[in-house]
Amino acid sequence: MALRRIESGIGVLLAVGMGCDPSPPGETSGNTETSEGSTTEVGAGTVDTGAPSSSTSTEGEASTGSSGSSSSSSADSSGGLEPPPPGGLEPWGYGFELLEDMHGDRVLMEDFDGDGHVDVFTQWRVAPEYTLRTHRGDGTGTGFVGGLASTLQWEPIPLAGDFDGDGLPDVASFSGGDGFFVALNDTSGDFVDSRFNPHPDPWSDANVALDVDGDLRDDLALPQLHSSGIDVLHGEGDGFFSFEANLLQPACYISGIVGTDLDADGWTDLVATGSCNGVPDYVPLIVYRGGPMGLAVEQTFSESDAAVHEGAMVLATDANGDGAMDIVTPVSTTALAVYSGDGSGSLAPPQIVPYAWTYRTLRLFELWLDPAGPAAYVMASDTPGQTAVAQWSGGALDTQAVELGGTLAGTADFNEDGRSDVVVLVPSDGREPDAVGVWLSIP
Ligand SMILES: [Ca+2]
Ligand SMILES: [Ca+2]
Ligand SMILES: [Ca+2]
Ligand SMILES: [Ca+2]
Repeated sequence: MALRRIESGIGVLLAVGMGCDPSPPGETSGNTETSEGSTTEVGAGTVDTGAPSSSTSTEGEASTGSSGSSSSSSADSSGGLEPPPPGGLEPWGYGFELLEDMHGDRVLMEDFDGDGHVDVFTQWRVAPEYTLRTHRGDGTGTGFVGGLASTLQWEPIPLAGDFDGDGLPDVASFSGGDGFFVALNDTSGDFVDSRFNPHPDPWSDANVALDVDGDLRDDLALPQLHSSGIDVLHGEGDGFFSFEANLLQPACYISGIVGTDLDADGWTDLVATGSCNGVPDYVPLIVYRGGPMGLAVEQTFSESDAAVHEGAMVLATDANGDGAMDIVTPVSTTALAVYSGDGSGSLAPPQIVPYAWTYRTLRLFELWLDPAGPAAYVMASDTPGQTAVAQWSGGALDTQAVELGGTLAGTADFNEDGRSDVVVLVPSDGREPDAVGVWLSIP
């Protein structure tokens, strides 16, 4: 039986024989960094948050940063890397900074030490283990102080969540294998040991951290193989997890998933794209509503509403500015499907919004170019260099290709001006981990 998998920011996919055409439309390929990209739960975990700071242009006068390692500087001062190409996000009022002493294969942007400023968690492989390090931000966008670099048993795809309920993000890591690791934040933002949980996580990037049972500690939802639903694991609070439930999956398998509170009742809901590789009569979008009794299927959409774009991220965002959370996900290769929510917990049939950019969009992040909104999006395929900015314009999306000088890793507001900053991984020579660069909004 054929097994095929696509990783993308958030969604991963797979198809296994059983009546489904094993090949998804589009190519495969493995993607990159940031895990789950979407908003999610309560505690931590998301890729996008916002925040960081000042600096501006491409060359920097270095930082204010404090002690330790830190700060930005120009590209050519850090070791043989090419400077980013001109252009990029400059037309939108951004400058580029390469963050010195910050390297990794994947990154997560969260406030790991609880000081109110967004930090950057990096990991890179030092076989057979990984080195994890948190770089603490100071709110300027250029000043980061590197914390303890711990070498731990780990897996390639990280996901943030508050697994012990102390209000600080912890991290789990997945590989698509038979188990995953969890490292608890030591409360200063560092990670000093990891715990192994033996449970299959076949889709890695499609996993979500959310508090299913209301004990204020994040649990995990792990989509399983064909016809096997989504396993919900209860977080014990100590980095270990136990099986809690299996959610019905009215499709062959899950393509992408996001946790968000659609009806603002305090219980995180799950929205998943389900696929059967284009086989008709399967359900492309499923809403699982959270509540005191756990998660249960609330709503499903039919194949005729919109085709699942396998491996694409599912984004929870207020796309139409009415204050209620909507769901946005790429469909086909040239459109986004917008499922509008009205705050009641269910979604309207999708509005298909075509755009001119023709690459296979898999990764999609909110991009607050203007804090007054509406949010734009920065999106990318799996192929380096295929990145675009999409802005709403009278109910349509205006897309513009941008060269960011690296692989899109996510967004966060490092300099705390209300405008998203955009993180990229800048390829090194292949022997070293990638460098981390940021397109910073110029206040
Ligand atoms: Ca912080
Ligand atoms: Ca925690
Ligand atoms: Ca919980
Ligand atoms: Ca900013």
